[in-house]
Amino acid sequence: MLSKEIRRYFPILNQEINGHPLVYLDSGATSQKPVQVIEAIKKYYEFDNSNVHRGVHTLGNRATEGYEGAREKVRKFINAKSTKEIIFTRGTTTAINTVARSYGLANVKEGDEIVITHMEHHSNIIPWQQLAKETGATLKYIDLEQDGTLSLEKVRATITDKTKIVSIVYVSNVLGTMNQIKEITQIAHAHGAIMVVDGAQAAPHLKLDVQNLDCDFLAFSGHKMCGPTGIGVLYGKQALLEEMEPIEFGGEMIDFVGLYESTWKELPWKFEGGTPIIAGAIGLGAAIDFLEEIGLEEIEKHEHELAALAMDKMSSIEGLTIYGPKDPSKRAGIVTFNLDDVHPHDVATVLDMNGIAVRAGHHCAQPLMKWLQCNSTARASFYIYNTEEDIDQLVAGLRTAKEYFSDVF
Ligand code: 7TS
Repeated sequence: MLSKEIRRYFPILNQEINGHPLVYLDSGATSQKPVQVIEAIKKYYEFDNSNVHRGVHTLGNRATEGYEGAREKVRKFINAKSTKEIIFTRGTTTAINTVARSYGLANVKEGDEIVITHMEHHSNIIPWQQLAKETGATLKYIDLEQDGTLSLEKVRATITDKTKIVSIVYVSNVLGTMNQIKEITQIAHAHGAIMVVDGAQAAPHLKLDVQNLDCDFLAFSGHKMCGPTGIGVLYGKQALLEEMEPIEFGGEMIDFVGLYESTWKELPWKFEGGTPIIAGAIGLGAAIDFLEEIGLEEIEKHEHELAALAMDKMSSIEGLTIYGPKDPSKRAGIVTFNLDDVHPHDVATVLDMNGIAVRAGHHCAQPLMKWLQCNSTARASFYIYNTEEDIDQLVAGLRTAKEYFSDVF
């Protein structure tokens, strides 16, 4: 299995938690970082640290090369046409907000529609709620199927000629559902709407190709794909980005500054006001090198295998409900569940006592919790370093939790 060779690059995994070897099943929240990424950031600060785009001196040139080199790596990673289409942001949240504040405020007006789904992360709900409130547009939700998937019929029934923006998650952080982004993009375009993709849970796990998807914007975060926190990406089609106004103004993003008027730099820098996230971008570049060396197809296959195995083994536990598609080929390596009436925080606490890290709560998806008719769930999310043994540990931990609470109640 892929993970056996890979684990040695992740020093953090080599420790005990509460007397048990760490089993890290919370990569959906943030992934662990391989030594290659840690070393790239360390090397930058030890040898190359300087500000970018100012450079006459050598360190400044090295920092600029590192930062702009990372942009080219991102471009290639998602198959964008040009580095002008790659904007570094703080993460997915900032990237989606940039689209809502810049494209949205300029192009959406009263009576227009913005279409999202019930399976969105708060970061892909609230920017659109705010935009709808400010413009008088209507926010519409595409209903989910019983198994937590989206049907193209319902997508077609919801998007109309009034729709200006469709914004949908590629892979749900709760259900693990993988959505048919290419088909949904075609439907959006047929009605003259733009397509925004929340790729936070997709970029770490599957091969992205923005030209093939034909989406207009794609947002993702470095920290879920072996990179550091504080760096993310907004991809946008060049023609759209050219028309859009920056949302942050100040240093770095300007061309000429007068007393009362200023002009902006060309793409992508007009959207990167202030000293950029240099070490973060370099770390993300190293993460991309690392993932590409393994191969995104391999990674996706590994996660499907783990998800299938986990669902199979977990379903042998009586009283355990798994949410989302039953068919493992329709989901990424995310398994969200509840155990009888035990509160998910209690389940997660017992698992932690056994060295197993899972997330419990609403997973920043309160509307989806409402749709699932529960307040919260527990979630195991897998990545390249997880093994079959990790799943066995999880299942054993869940049995312990079940016994523990059946004694208590
Ligand atoms: N969209 C999705 C689908 C996500 O899973 C997340 C983070 C975000 C957006 C926001 O990303 P950020 O990097 O800007 O914070 N999801 C999770 C999670 O599932 N548990 O913790 C964070």
